[in-house]
Amino acid sequence: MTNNNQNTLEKLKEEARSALAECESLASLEEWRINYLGRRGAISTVMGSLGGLDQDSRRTLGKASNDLKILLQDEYDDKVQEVSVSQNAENQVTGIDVTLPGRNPPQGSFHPTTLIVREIAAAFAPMGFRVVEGPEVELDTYNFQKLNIPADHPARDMWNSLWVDYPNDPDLRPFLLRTHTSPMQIRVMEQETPPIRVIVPGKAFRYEATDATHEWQFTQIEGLAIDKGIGFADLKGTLDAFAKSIFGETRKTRFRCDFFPFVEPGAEMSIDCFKCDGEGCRVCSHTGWIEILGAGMVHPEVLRGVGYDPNIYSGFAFGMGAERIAMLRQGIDDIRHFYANDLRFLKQFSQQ
Ligand code: FA5
Repeated sequence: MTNNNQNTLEKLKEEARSALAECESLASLEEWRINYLGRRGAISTVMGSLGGLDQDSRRTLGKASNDLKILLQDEYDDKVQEVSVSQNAENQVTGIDVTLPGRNPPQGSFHPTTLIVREIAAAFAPMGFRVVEGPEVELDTYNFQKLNIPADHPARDMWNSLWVDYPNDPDLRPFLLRTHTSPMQIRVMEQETPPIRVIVPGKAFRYEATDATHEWQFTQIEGLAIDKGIGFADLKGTLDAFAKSIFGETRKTRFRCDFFPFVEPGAEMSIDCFKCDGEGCRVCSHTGWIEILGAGMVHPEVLRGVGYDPNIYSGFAFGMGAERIAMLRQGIDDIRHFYANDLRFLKQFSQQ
């Protein structure tokens, strides 16, 4: 073996080892392997050049090249092991386990109130009712006065109000969080001319203690139909069709007198209990009937107030609590679940 050849191998060994020391990732190690140990790498090149040497030199240099290849292969294997271990440790610190299957990003779904509001709106749509929305902060005029509930009228006691206060002027208190969606009856009639058929879903607010069936913020769905020649039979037919669509084709409805200052006559509608078919059970408090909504023929005073002639136009209005309908439909026993932000509850109704 010539000195020259020996020097070449020594240089190659040094160069390969210092390059290996600099490798810090599996990718750079693979690159190193190709450069030095690969089929066209540096060691193979030296071995390929042995052909021109005499037999002795060929044998000596061949053995030296082979020894170097084995040495570098060993050092390479050790380094791969070392880099893998440190990369795994790094991944564990950052919480990444590349062997686990990917996690699905959490997907939102509709709130049970949204679902029931959509379902109710869809039940009225084939009867020509479109959806409109209105302000949640309302004027006293719309929430009460134009609905035939003047200031100091005892009927105001039916709706415990949350007033928006003006600390600098305690007399100026025209705003409140609307106690029902009925003010939208007035706003729609003021803006439109009959025929009118609207559904108004939205939030309502009442200053009252919460319990299993009462929230201080809940959702109402108002309905209003105004035209020439609308009578109580239209009210009954429309609401009966709605009840059958939401609670089942075999449902019976019952109308009984009720008082709301903005309708005359006024009524409450009940359905026969879908749980016991009217036999009497816990759901219907053993009466066989479940009260669903308040309704009535729009009061002539209210029609006059918005400039409609009650001798020409008539109509009906109704209002229901969306959460209470959802509770009946889904067997939910406490309205407070709706807004407690508990995903265990909300996920039960998820529907994309
Ligand atoms: C009204 O609010 C009338 N505006 C309904 C109406 C409209 C009558 C048009 C006639 C014509 P009432 O206060 O009964 O009525 O409320 C209607 C529905 O809202 C109730 O049947 C109930 O389902 C729901 N509701 C009332 N208060 C609460 C509450 N605190 N928490 C949850 N739901 C409630």
